[in-house]
Amino acid sequence: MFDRKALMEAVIGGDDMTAVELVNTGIAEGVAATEILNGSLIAAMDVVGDRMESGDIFLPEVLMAARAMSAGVEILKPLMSADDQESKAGVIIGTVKGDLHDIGKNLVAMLLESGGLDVTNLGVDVPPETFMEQVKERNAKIVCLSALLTTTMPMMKETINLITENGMRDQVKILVGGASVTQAYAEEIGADGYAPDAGTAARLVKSIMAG
Ligand code: B1M
Repeated sequence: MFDRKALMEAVIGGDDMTAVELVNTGIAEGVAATEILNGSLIAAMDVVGDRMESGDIFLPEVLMAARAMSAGVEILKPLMSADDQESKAGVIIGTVKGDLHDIGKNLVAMLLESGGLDVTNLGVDVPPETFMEQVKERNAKIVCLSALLTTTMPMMKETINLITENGMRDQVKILVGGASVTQAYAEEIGADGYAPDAGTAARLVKSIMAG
């Protein structure tokens, strides 16, 4: 039987083989992909974060947990494909310069892709210049910026500033997200929107595309 806690423990302990096995068990038993994702995988990374903060675990353990989480997400990906595939439009997403966190950003990208959007995932440590060049080159309608560190959040503002300075601010909506980012911060730096999680980000993008 699918054991939510055992899956959390597998991710926390960096045991990717067990994580894969348990995710497969959940799927076989008909547990919803979003339930496995939110109830076990993301929940486990929250515990990992708390333990990292309190000094109970260190980077190697965190990396192993991240790897186990990603292995689980890979299995869930095809199951989370959304039904409607009609709206193809350009979205650019990336983690800002100086920041190497990509699990959450990739989840957002995955949900957008599965919703039928044309998504360009620029990866991590993306300088403002690259975002700006990609907006121009791909004629993008939406840019999603991710930052997990308080020290890299200002890069979001720099990216917005550069796009503005290059006269392209009116052609794109810029959305921000990531563990440390807030609605208030989004407003402070002049972003068009903030999403606390991947589901909200996907809904926000869709409503912009529709509007
Ligand atoms: Co990092 N790390 N880390 N880390 N790490 C945090 C973020 C931290 C909160 C841990 C802690 O201390 N409690 C802390 C930041 C503190 C702060 O600044 N306030 C921290 C630190 C300090 C660091 C280092 C500096 C540690 C060091 O070297 N001393 C270092 C920095 C490296 C760098 O980036 N330059 C570092 C490194 C790493 C690893 C490489 C080991 C690894 C990343 C692996 C990877 O991503 N491939 C890692 C991890 C895994 C974490 C934690 C534990 C988990 C992050 C995660 O993947 N969460 C994290 C603690 C935590 O957040 N609980 C932590 C799961 C993921 C699904 O959630 O990314 O929040 P999240 O994404 C969500 C939403 O935020 C939102 O949707 C997602 C899905 O719902 N979202 C968006 C994300 N991006 C969005 C974009 C959008 C919209 C929504 O656009 C519109």
